[in-house]
Amino acid sequence: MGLLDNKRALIVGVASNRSIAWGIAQAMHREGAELAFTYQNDKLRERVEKYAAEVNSNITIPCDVSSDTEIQAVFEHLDDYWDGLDILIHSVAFAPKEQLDGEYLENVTREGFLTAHEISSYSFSALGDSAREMMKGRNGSMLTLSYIGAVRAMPNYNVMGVAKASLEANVRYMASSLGPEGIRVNAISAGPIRTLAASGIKGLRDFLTQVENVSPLRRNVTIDEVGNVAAFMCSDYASAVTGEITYVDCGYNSIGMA
Ligand code: NAD
Ligand code: 0WE
Repeated sequence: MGLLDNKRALIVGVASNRSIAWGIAQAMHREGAELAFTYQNDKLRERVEKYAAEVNSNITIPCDVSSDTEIQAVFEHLDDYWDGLDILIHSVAFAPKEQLDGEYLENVTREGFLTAHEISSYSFSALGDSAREMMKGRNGSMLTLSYIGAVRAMPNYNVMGVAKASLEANVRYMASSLGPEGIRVNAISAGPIRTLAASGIKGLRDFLTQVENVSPLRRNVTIDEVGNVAAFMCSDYASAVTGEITYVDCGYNSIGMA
């Protein structure tokens, strides 16, 4: 008996075995869900096919979230395999690299701002709207990944923090739109983790060390721990939870001074 028996989940955002989306996929597979994956581009195709196979999935669909037609095509494709969808995982963010360094106002540009918001926030609304039809009448659940930079100014996170604030507001508005259809929408705000998206970041080590030094649990989180909370949030045990941002950060967000 798994938490997610008989549920079908679409997972957007696997790029490596360190991806948060991969931790979520493994937890959901363990809890009995059937999985499908998207991949951003051809470079990632074979890798994602391999990861999918590891969790008994042979559904892998291309999707660059900057394309409306690709987003639409995902659900047309999925419809060929499945008669419905229970879970949507959105684990995608991007800002041009030069935006994630230095002082915010000095570095932010119109284009960097727009890209960050388009890929990291709007894409959740777009995917959510497209997923809506297949989730009809099934008590569906949508989940995205945020970071504390949404609500506190963090060095170098810059315009990504502004985009995550938009994403968190998106969670509340999407929850309000989809609630009458029985669909829940939530976010996990995860502590820093060394993933592909975090690997190029100058000073990531300082973020990790800070959490290790001052968080109540005095350590960092793992993708498996994020995966476990994701499995719960998308399970029927969380049936009254929607519009919520849940921190999975070893308590870091709760302290004032260590
Ligand atoms: P990751 O690099 O493994 O995942 C990021 C994913 O975004 C990749 O799969 C990439 O293909 C995808 N992506 C980027 N642009 C895309 C586009 N145009 N179309 C489709 N896909 C696109 O890194 P991750 O750390 O697992 O990031 C996943 C999510 O978790 C992000 O939203 C990130 O902001 C969030 N998050 C990360 C951390 C951290 O410290 N790693 C902490 C909190 C939240
Ligand atoms: O959300 C993120 C990172 C998202 C991200 C990462 C990249 C790297 C490659 C978005 N866009 C890009 N663009 C690229 O070109 N995190 C929560 C991880 C992260 O990123 C930081 C952090 C932390 C933590 C950036 C600066 C400071 C801390």
